[in-house]
Amino acid sequence: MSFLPVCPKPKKPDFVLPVKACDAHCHVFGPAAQFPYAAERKYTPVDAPKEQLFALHKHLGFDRSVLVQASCHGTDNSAMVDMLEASEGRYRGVAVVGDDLDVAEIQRMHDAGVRGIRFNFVKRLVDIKPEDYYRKLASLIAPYGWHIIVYFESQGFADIELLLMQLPTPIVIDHMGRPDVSKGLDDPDFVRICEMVRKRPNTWIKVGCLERLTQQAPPYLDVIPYARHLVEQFPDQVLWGTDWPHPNMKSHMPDDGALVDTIPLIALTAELQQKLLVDNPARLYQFND
Ligand code: 0GY
Repeated sequence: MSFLPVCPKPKKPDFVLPVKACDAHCHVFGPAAQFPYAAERKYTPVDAPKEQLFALHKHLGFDRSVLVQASCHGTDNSAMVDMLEASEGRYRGVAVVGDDLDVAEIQRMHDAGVRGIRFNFVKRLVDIKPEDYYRKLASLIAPYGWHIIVYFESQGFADIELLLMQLPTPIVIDHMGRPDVSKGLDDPDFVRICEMVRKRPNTWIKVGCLERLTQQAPPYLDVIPYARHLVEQFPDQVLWGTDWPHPNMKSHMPDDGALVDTIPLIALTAELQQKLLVDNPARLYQFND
């Protein structure tokens, strides 16, 4: 499958990010010659190496970031860890691991800046494992204060809700739980996801990725109400990220500067923006300075 290239010259955002703002969801891909893609991958991305991502963050005004291991690199977290080590403590990582994970590997990744693992339940991206697989991994990482990112589509939420309720770690829901934005804020699947964020202790939700959920053109006015609703209902549990380099985007490739400009439409006050971009990620990802 061919990929759209990333936006070559993103605009300088009009919205000025607060000091220590964190891009809490993006990926580093390859370069393949140094960090080959996984044999079991479902897609092959265009290389998106660390130098390009560091330059983008500088241009946009992000001081901190969280690299989420994507499915195309499987359980080989080397490209992600390599970028963490080059970030001088400004970046954190979320790994994808197999059930052969051992204590030495957890400690090695922790020292590099990894603070969580990702469970991907999106069938077009990965082969889903039996529930015990996820429970075992959760109990392995729980003692380290790590969290678990869960990626699913809202229609599949009911199938994994009980598992998520029972995991012994903080959880972070990717991309607002991927609501179907044609259905409105009272769509039962979205309401059920919101209920879990409300009831389950230590549950967080990412409110970015409008470009992937929209059925419209920028600035994605059909998705803004979902993100704004979550920010207003759960101001201390929300996170925001670019999702650069936007793997599997087929409709269009967003301008990351324009994505940053959607933030004040989602978080309407300086106080909400500070929580979303600085205070919440500092707490979850353990940025100490
Ligand atoms: C994202 C979303 C996607 C890809 C992955 O792990 C991945 O490959 O998460 C997607 O295709 O929806 O977070 O970048």
